[in-house]
Amino acid sequence: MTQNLASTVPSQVRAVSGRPAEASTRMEVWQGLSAAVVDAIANDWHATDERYRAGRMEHYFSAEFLMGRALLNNLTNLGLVDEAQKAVGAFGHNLSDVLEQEPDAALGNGGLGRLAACFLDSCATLDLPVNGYGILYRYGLFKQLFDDGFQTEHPDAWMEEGYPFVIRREEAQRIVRYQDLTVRAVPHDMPITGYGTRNVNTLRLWKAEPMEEFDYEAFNSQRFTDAIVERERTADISRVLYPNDTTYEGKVLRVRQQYFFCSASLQEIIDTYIAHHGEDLRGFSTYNAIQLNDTHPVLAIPELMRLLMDEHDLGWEEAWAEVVTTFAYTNHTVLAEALETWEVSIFERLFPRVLEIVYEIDRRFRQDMRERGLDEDTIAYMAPVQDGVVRMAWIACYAAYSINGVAAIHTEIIKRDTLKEWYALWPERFNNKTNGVTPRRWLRQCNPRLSAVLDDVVGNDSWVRDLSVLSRFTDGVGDEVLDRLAEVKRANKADFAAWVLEREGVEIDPEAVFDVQIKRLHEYKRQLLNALYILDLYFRMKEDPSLEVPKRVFVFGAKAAPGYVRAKAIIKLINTIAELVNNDPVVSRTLKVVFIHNYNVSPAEHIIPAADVSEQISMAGKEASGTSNMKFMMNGALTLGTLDGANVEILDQVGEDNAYIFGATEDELPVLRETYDPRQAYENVPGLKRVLDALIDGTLDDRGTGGFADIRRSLLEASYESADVYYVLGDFAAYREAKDRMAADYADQRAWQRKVWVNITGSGRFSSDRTISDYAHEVWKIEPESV
Ligand code: GLS
Repeated sequence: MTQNLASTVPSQVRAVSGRPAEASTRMEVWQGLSAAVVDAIANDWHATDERYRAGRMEHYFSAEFLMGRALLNNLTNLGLVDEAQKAVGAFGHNLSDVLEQEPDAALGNGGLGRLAACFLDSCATLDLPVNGYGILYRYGLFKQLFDDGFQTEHPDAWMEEGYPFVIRREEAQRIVRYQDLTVRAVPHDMPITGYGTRNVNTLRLWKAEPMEEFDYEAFNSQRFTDAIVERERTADISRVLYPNDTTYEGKVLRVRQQYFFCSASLQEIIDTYIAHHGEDLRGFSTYNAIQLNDTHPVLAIPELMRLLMDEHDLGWEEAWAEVVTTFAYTNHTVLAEALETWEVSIFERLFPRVLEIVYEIDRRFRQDMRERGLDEDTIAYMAPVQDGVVRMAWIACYAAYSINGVAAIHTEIIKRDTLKEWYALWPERFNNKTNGVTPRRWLRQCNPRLSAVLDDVVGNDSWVRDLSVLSRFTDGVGDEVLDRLAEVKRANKADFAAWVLEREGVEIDPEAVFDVQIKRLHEYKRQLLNALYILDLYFRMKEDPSLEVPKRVFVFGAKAAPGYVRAKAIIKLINTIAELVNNDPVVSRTLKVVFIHNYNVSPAEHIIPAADVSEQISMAGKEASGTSNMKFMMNGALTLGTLDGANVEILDQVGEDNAYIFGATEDELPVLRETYDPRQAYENVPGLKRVLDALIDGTLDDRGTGGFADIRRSLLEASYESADVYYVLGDFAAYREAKDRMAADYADQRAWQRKVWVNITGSGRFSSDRTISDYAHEVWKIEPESV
């Protein structure tokens, strides 16, 4: 990189604002600095793209990429943070204030979308020829506000003021045809920089645009609404990200979206193939692998069949031979609702030809299975189409050469339960790829203080590209390192306290234990268990004012799907408990509860470095992996968790003295369930009766919505659905014991910091670099290509 930000930034800022840099707003400075960064990487970006396209590539198809902010991440990767600070300082601006101008690109719901973003970072850092493909949603995940403690949802127009990290590629547009609509898919590319490399990878996001801007004739004849109908129908396709995580609605539009980005991406990949290797597409999978991030992009399977057969003259067998060597499928959840199925009628309406291909896949599948001697019931269960619905997960399992889960326990569960029929047929397709997170964003960038300690201990910054080097330093560090860890955490907590005061208006004491649960609101994740604990602790303190309780701050961050009524009631409950606790003149000296509104990537970057305790308390068997558990570990928070998802592997790394594990295990639960009676827990487990009664006796006010009574019924009444499906009351006593013990242990700071150190240095396995090199070697069969 020969450019110097000191010279490029002022001119870029002037070009954006049309006035001297000194007179420009912070937002304009953000725009100008970002443009200067794009300018700095442009040549390398182009060179990387050319290099990758000539060889074998992996294409990561995902409906979600939760990118968060880009500027600081790019500056960090490029080693330009200090230079940027000086460049904007020269005309009177402060870099951190400038960085705060950037909106979050919240093009994802939660872990699944953020995982895709971490993967892109690792691919670039490892020089791997991988591009991401998705949708340029105009509105990201909704903006969450609280109104009297109730969640309200608001549009998140993240690009409206301009966004220099997205480059429109007009010339590379493709046409996507539905039976009732034809649209242009215009690619918008985001550069993905890596750490310590010149390679710049690409995330390509497609935007739907009308074939014609508006119907000129209709406009002329003054039928103004008619003139824009088509435009709006088209815009709908890339208008919003579906705010549901693991359950779905808005079906036709959703299917339209999925087809849209799959078709456009495949057309491009085929064109690139032809440009380099000629018209004969029988070598397609020699040069291309496609990872399907969950079932959302599974339509790519029949669509690739269609393109190869109808537009490139392959026969069925030839096309199928390419398809089954191209696609790999990742399953991200065992919740049954998430195995997407679509009514045949939707396909009929949108793309009859694709439906025809799906039926042919179904016919051949059934024939294949009969020849293998499967019984008719099993065939009906596994068939791609049955009872008028298309089953996306089954199509994926049939066509993909690799099927993976996202943590060891999750992969075992899909082999044993969720996908067991497929495992019986093709065990060799199944493999585990435990998730990971990028240490660039989630350590180097969000926790500069801890990074400085690591640089000193290691002697250089090699850990940023190879986090596993830290494990060499687990033993043998002296007390001065542990003291520095304590200082770093205290400083991070003080920063966080100031941020919370400004953002949420709640005062918290950095000396307290910061106990954090941040993730989507879902019953299986059991935010309710945490809330009931806090309420119980409050009652214990009221009952016995002499009770010795360590100072605690309980932090929550969570969005609920707008239609998920009970999840929204749980948010209201936590906010109501916060009010009760924070306004109690005595208890609030010891306890505080903070619900961070509009939890997102950027808030996470403030929260995680300040956390002492990482709440990972899903009912065992339900959280496929979790990824915040890994981010917390890297930043020196100790896990309070069940043996679920990647918690199991965190425990393997650190040992049971360095984590707080509690609760029923996945293999115990079926047996426990047989005799489980939540009523009995309510009567007998200390504290439970009091907290559950507080939901209905007027202690906590849900403003007449009935939400709290519904929560209570969901836990207690066997006739009311089935009671306590997520075993909240069953695990309460164990949770209370572990959490009390953990808070008490915090007092011995030397012992605590020792555990923290074991966690930080043991986190190497949870770098997404490790995950990605496993995918690259074992699934994608690609090699690094450095520019
Ligand atoms: C999820 C799982 O719920 C998480 O446990 C997992 O960490 C994540 C990434 O693999 O995928 N599945 C899902 O539908 N949303 C998720 O966050």
